[in-house]
Order: sequence, then structure tokens, then C-alpha cells
Amino acid sequence: MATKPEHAPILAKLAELLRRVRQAAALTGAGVSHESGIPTFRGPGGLWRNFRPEELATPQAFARDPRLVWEWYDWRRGLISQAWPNPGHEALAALEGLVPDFTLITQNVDGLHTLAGSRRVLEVHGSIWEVRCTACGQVKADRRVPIPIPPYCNSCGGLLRPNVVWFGEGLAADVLDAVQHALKQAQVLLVVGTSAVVQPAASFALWAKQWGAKLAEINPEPTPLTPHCDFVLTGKSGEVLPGLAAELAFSQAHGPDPSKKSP
Ligand code: BV8
Ligand code: ZN
Repeated sequence: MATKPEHAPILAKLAELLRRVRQAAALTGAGVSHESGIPTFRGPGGLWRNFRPEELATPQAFARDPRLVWEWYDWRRGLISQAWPNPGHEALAALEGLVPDFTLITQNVDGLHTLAGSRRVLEVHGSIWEVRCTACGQVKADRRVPIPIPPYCNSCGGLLRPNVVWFGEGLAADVLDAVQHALKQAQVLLVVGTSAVVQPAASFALWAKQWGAKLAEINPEPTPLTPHCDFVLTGKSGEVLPGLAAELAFSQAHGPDPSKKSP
């Protein structure tokens, strides 16, 4: 997918900045998996049986009806098991190899960044491919599709839950520490495919900015973060990010491309 003409000067400037920095990070949301066929939370197709995620991804919903919540997660696990990383995931994995110190912070639980080859990934909302026993607390990888509904712990017989962070639940303290460390170091933060409404992840970009990072947003739509961003690339991550990775690789190999000198 060729770079949109209006993006070329912005990509050139952003690549030039990334060429000069040691530390950078990316914060991704459901939008980066959209081109892999996984519905976003708030976009069209994001609903399941007319439930909103905020109604199902909660401890209360699980306590009230664990079978219903597991049917939703089983449906999503089935979708994700058929999905492949898209060029946006692959470009972010490439950026990890191009920027000396690159951390990928994701709100997504689908595991596609790791599948695309990203190694330094912080899954701030957990993983849909892990289960946690509500009785003994044991966490295990579980890729059964379909999964028994509801599934029980084979150590203690307790009811298993998805090992994700639900609304009203806190993020894991160690993950939050690692996020803050990465954001304090980052000289550039790419914000990709997130509507920036869910807290505390929606505040990560503003923390990074306060700590001196330049912000670059990649999203087909404006978000509450857009006015705070130094670079705004309006488009799909699977179409924009490969151009950024290519531009950075080129400028690292040859120095900035004089034909693309930004005005
Ligand atoms: C917490 C894991 C306190 C599960 C998720 C009232 C009651 C209770 C809580 C609250 C409340 N008001 C506020 C809160 C806090 C709440 C919150 O923020 N609510 C929102 C709705 C206002 N937050 C919490 O509850 C958090 N915890 O506050 O706990 C606490 C603190 C300490 C100790 C104890 C308790 C926990 C939030 C985590 C919830 N879990 N996911 C699962 O996945 O099943 S959230 C889930 O939704 C995702 O993980 C993600 O984070 C979020 C969706 O956001 P996005 O990823 O941005 O996706 P979205 O669909 O919104 O947007 C997609 C974007 O992509 C769009 O902008 C679109 O334009 C763009 N796009 C589309 N296509 C593309 C694209 N971009 C690029 N390329 C494309 N091709
Ligand atoms: Zn158990």
C-alpha cells in the first residue's frame, strides 16, 4: 500500500526524529487489529448479541452469569484464532529492530503483536489466551477453541476466568511500573488505533508528553489525544506504519532522503 502523498512529509519528519532518538514506545488499541478482521470495541461490529463490552467485561457480569461472559470470550478467541497479524503489527515489530530501545504497550489482549514478532510487549489489559483460577489463582496459557463453558481448574476444580483486566479492576502493579518506566524514557510515543477513552491507558500518552515525549497519532479518526499530538497521520495503521518503518530503515541506511526533504 503506497504512502498517501499528504503523509509523505510527516512520515519523513517522524522517521528523521526516530533516527535520532534512542528510546521510543508505542501504545496500541483495538484499531491496530481491525485490519486483521477483529472488530474494535466501539466501532461497527464491536457488539456481540447487542451487548456492549462495558456490560460483559466486568467482575459483576462474570459473577452474575459466567456462562454468558465465557460465550463472549469463546466467540472472540475463535475469531482471533483465525486472525493473522497485519502489516501494522509487522511494521511495529520492525520498528523494535530499528530503534535502539523500543517498548510496545498494548491494550489489546489478542496476542497479535507477539505473533508478528514484537518481543518487548506490555499487555496492560492481560491476555485472552490465558486463564486464571478464581479459587487457587493459578494462571495458565489456554488456547482451547472452543473452550468448555464454563471451564474449571484442573488443579482445584475452581471456576476459571479470562486472565484479562475488566472494567473496575486495577492494572497489574508490575505492568504499570514497566509502562511508567518506558514512558519516562520515551522521546517519541506512537499512539496507534486507540479511541483514548479507557483509563488509565488513555492517560499514558499525556504522561509521556509531560515527560518530554513527542506524540505521533495514527488513526483514521480524530480522538481526544489528537490536539496534543506533534504528528497526526490520519489513516489505517496497516497502511501508514509500513511507510514509517520503510522511511526509517532507508534514512538509517542512506541518511535522510534529500528528495523527501520536508519543506
Ligand atoms: C480501573 C480487556 C480502577 C478486557 C479492557 C465507571 C465505572 C467503572 C469504571 C469506570 C467508570 N468510569 C471510568 C471508569 C474507569 C474505566 C474506564 O476507563 N471506563 C471507560 C469506558 C470510561 N477503566 C477501568 O475500569 C480500568 N480500571 O479504572 O480500575 C481501579 C484502580 C486501582 C485498583 C482497583 C481498581 C480498567 C480498564 C480495562 C478494561 N479492559 N480490555 C477485554 O478485552 O475483554 S478495555 C478494552 O476497551 C480494550 O482493552 C481497550 O483498552 C478498550 C478499547 O479501547 P480501544 O482499544 O481504544 O478500542 P476502541 O474500539 O475504543 O477504538 C478503536 C480505535 O481504533 C478507534 O479510535 C478507531 O478510529 C481506530 N481504528 C479503527 N480502525 C483502525 C483504527 N486505527 C488504526 N488503524 C485502523 N485500521
Ligand atoms: Zn484452581
